[in-house]
Amino acid sequence: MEKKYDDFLKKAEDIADVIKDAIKNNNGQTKIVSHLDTDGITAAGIIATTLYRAGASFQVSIIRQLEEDIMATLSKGKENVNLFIFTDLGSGQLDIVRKYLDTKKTKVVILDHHPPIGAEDGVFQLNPHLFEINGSYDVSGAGVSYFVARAIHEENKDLSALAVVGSIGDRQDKGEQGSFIGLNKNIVDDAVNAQVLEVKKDLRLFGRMTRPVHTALEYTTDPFIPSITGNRDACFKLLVELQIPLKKGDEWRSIADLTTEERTKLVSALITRSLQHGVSSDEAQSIVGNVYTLVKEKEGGILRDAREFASCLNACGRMGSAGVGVALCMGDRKRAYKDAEDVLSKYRTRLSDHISLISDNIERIVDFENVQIFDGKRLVDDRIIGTVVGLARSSNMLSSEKIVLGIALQEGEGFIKVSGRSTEKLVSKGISIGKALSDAAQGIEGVEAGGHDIAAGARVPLEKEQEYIKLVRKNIDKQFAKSESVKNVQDDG
Ligand SMILES: [Mn+2]
Repeated sequence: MEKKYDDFLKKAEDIADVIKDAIKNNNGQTKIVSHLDTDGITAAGIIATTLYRAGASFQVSIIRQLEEDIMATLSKGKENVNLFIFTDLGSGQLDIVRKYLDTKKTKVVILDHHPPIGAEDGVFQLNPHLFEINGSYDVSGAGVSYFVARAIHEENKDLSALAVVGSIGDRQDKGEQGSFIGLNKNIVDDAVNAQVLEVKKDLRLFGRMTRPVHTALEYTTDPFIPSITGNRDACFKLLVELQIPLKKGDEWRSIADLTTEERTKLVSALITRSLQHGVSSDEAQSIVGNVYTLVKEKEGGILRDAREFASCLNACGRMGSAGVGVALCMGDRKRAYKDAEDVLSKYRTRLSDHISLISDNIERIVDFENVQIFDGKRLVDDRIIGTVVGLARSSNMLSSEKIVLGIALQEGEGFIKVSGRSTEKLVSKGISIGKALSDAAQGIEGVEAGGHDIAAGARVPLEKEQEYIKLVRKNIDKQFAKSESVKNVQDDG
């Protein structure tokens, strides 16, 4: 293993010791603070399970962003907390953390994969960026947390499956054919060895185990299948043409129910279709690739396929039921499981309502050269604006050649949420929506922004909206211009 990975794992052990000491001293509670998305919820679940197994008392808070007012609330009652563990966030907010917590009185651990900003004085931080390890593809917040959990006790190796779910939630399965690279690969190996995960090649369609084949086709956005994704009629038609029966008796068949022959027919039809629509052959082929099965989970259930598990947790977060998600990650398969099924069905209804909202309000889409903006204020909830614009793009309502920004009012008013979505293709050209949003935030007071190349978000005071968006557009235009000039140089060379 490369030296940078060894160094990273060594630091994971050091931090595990800090946590073990804090548990042993037993002079207070541990507070886990994590991010509201799938990766954050699994990270919290991994650390919570680890502490539970170690007999420690703890509390979990799941938050949208580590803003100053939230940090102020979290730090209330800190006298009774001897250890704070931040997962999947914190590295970008080191100054805020240190402002509210006295690291001489309370131990502070940060397990994150977002780029660190500020000094970490007194804070115990594990972050791939500090080891020149890529935080977008090599390891997720859940992965970072997993390595610490594993260093605390061997028994936690079974939590590797959750870390895989977290990484999928953050779209890190970007190696060849949906495989993982770097530290993520190490986690998958652990999970396979611990017999909690099975990896095989199959159709990478959404809802492989639980949805009727035609809905799986319709809902698959990664990879995007032109004329199929988001188009229910076309999905039916394709299956009829291929003579693949939709039902067995009264039951809809899922992808998992297809015979080998049916699968082969479907794969080649989908690849042909993509190629005809100008999709590159690599991308077209990516319809087949690694699928990850959590073998201990109920067959046909919502948690057996890692990608479905991930989207279930995502729904929990977006629907204000993060606690249900954490309980799922901690192994509750009774009440939390039932609650999660309810959350999922409500979430689907809500999304499809919102998608129709966009098509009913086309005038709210503003087009620029490299950016398309959907103004969803008082129309779309800020917690799902990113997903909604992402899906709207998959349904061809928004452009896939441009950066898409969705805007929503944030709860409590006074702020807007800006959600930026890019595409694989734009990222490969060197366009980073995360950078565009954070750079613009530097210039304007009261704006907080963060995220990745492919998806990112910002929280902006209402009165700064115009100024901020203008700056973001300028940044994106600059990035496009730069990528064009690089391309020209390469063409010339
Ligand atoms: Mn993350």
